Amino acid sequence: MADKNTFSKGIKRRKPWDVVDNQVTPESVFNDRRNIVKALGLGALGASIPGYVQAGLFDSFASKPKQEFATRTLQYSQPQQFILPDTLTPEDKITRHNNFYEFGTSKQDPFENAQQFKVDPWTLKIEGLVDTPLTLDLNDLTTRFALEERSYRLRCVEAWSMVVPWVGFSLASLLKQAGIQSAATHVAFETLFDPQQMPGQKNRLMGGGIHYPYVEGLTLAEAMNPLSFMAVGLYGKTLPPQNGAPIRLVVPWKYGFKSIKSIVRMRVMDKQPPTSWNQLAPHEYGFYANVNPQVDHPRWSQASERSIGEGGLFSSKRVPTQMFNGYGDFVADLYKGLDLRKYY
Ligand SMILES: Nc1nc2c(c(=O)[nH]1)N[C@H]1C(S)=C(S)[C@@H](COP(=O)(O)O)O[C@H]1N2
Ligand SMILES: [Mo]
Repeated sequence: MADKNTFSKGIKRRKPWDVVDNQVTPESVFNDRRNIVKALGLGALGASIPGYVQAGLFDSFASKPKQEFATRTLQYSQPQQFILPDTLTPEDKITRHNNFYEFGTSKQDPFENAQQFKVDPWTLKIEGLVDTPLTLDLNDLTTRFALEERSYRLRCVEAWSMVVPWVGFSLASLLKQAGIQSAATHVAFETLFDPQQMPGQKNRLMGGGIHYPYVEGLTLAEAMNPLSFMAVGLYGKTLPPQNGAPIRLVVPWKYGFKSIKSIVRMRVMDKQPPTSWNQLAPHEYGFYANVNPQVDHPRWSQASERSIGEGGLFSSKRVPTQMFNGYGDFVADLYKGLDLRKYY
């Protein structure tokens, strides 16, 4: 009687992942798959990865745009001011696992849908309670301020995290150039509104129900804190669209949704501005949104986070979440006497 072992001798059943040259698939797909396996460094290891994982992988690369958005190398002169002991998240994780609902709500949607995004021309206006309203064009964003590399932790409210080497300049240096008037208490930020380019703004379901344009805000003290950063690049190059090209805010002690992308307008105000996630679900997302392991989201714990890209290819290491994302030494003073359970 033929048992399993007899069968497996000599005749090897082709596994779904054993791509062979005469396979009946369009050549492009075949090449794509081979490149993906190669790019991921899977090689022979590929054979040990379950088929469904590979299927998922290939799905997310299947509609990979032919022409990726062109970034360029940035020169930066300033020394890094906040040194992190952390390991940087690999670039391909930072640029392929994104939240940018204007391009869809799945993590790979922004990479897949944003490659044709136009950033030239771009206009960033700084207005409101300032002595000198500013209008910056695309070139200004990378030339007007001395650029610095800043590696920061990014902690999403969904309990995953990354470590990103941004390039940019402090928000304070920009605000100082505009000149803040004495009545000012807050700064509001606004993302580009362009439904032609941003399918999530055209289709309510695709855009996650957010009322666009995406808006965010900080208190003036938060905005002037040296950690608050305007990023124009990452990993030494200008930002790709999925990460908020050509300029985005980065506030590393707050949940990621505060770090608004693709900014066209900033307004210095004398009251707290509305913010997108707070408007959508005020009991879940506050104005402050400081990273706080002691205050859970109504639907999940904030005590720990999944570190994207750590702990192997298809799993992530879970690590404890730190108060203010570990930046307490620099920002805790901003919240003295404030009940952080109430002002979440
Ligand atoms: N305009 C805009 N900005 C945005 C978002 C968005 O959907 N639209 N998502 C936010 C969220 S929830 C996170 S976690 C970070 C993610 O930044 P990254 O994709 O560069 O990691 O961007 C934030 N900025
Ligand atoms: Mo997020």
